[in-house]
Amino acid sequence: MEFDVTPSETWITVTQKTATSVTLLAQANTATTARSSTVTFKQRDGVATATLTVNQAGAQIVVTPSIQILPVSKEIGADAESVNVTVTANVEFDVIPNVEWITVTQETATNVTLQALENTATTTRSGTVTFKQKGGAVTATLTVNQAGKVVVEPAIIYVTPAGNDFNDGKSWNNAVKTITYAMFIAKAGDQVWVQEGSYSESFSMKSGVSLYGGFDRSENSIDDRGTTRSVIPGDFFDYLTAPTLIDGFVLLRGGTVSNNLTVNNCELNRALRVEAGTVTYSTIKTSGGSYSSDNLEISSGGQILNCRIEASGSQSSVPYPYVNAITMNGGRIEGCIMSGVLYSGSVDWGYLVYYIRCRGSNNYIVNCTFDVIRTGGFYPSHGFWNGDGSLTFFNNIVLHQEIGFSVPNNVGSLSGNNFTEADVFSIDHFFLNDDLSPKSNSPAVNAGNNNYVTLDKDINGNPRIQNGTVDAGAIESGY
Ligand SMILES: [Ca+2]
Repeated sequence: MEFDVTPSETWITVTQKTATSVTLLAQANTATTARSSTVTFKQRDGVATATLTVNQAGAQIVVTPSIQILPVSKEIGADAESVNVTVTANVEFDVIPNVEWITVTQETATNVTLQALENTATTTRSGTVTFKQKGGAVTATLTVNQAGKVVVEPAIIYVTPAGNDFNDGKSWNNAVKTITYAMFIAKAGDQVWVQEGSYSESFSMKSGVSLYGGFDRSENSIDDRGTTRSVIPGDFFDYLTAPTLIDGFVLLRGGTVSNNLTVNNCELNRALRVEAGTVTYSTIKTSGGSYSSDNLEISSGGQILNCRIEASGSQSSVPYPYVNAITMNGGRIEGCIMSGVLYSGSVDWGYLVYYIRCRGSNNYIVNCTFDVIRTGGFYPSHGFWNGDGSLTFFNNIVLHQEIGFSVPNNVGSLSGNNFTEADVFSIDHFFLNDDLSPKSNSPAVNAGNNNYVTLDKDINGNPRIQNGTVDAGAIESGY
């Protein structure tokens, strides 16, 4: 019988047909989805049928590997900075910086965060970060250009008694006249050099400025100065947000050494309050009167390090409860030679003269040599009173023939008087040289506890720990 061949879809056509053979042509499927067609073989003028089903696959999906990033280059400043990169990729990838100063801190399929460290050099630098296909060759590259540090050369501003505040202060011959004006024109990082002489002013320090005194104008550096210091009769004030220095002055009025201020290589007279600031390699001279004069006060983390402290207190004819040569309320005295005279007067109240009174906690006295003279008095003067405070007292020498410390010079009694930790070397002058350095046979030699030492140098500028163990007292021997 004869039959007709009828595809259901136009993409199949009949190209050849005989009584026993039919050839069909399926066109290429350009879509990515599969498709299906039926071809009906039907009896002409009859009802017999046969059906062929043709299922054709979809076109192959061809993926081109791709990694795209944004941004592709980044300019950053010298400070540490993070760089966020948006990634569009159809493959997995690795993130590979080619410099150590760039690290990957966060990574997802679509977002990468990089961290650049601070550039401490003055030159610019450049790094690349490669986003590389895992197991493939496709890459994208980010370039990071980082600026160098901008260096502002510190200026020196010169001050002489014969100067003029209309000058620019850039040389001795164009020096200004007052420290006050020098501080006004100085910026953080600058130095102010002050010639020997006296400056009748009170002034405020400026944050980040170093004030040096004692020049004779021949120096090329601050280390060329001799021992002469410039004299400031007035007060100094400091409300400082950056490390600031006063060096090479006699400060006749004293003042407050507060946060961020270091006073080095100075002579400090009259009342001095060391509050959060630091005094080093200086001489501190205070003397108490008959009344409640806390002449030297160290509090709030203030530190007096490697200094000579000549603190005296006297109670003469007027009865009054307290005379404290030194008051501590949360401070540290380390590496100092402590001298002075305690005079207890001639009335019963005299027993209330103290060399050091401690209040509060966190008081430390470490590696000091006490050479305090006690004299006069109906009752003896006293070394310490810490009945309302606590004191860590370690590696100290107390020269026992000259001071009648009310606390017996032994560990047990010290502990009983709120000494949180204590060790004391109560020794005779015989074991020390005239400069108070230990003799070779001194019990102070190599007898301290290194755990309490915070300084590299002793009061003479020598290594603080020699021969393995710190000596007791302010001066480290070579023994
Ligand atoms: Ca030693």
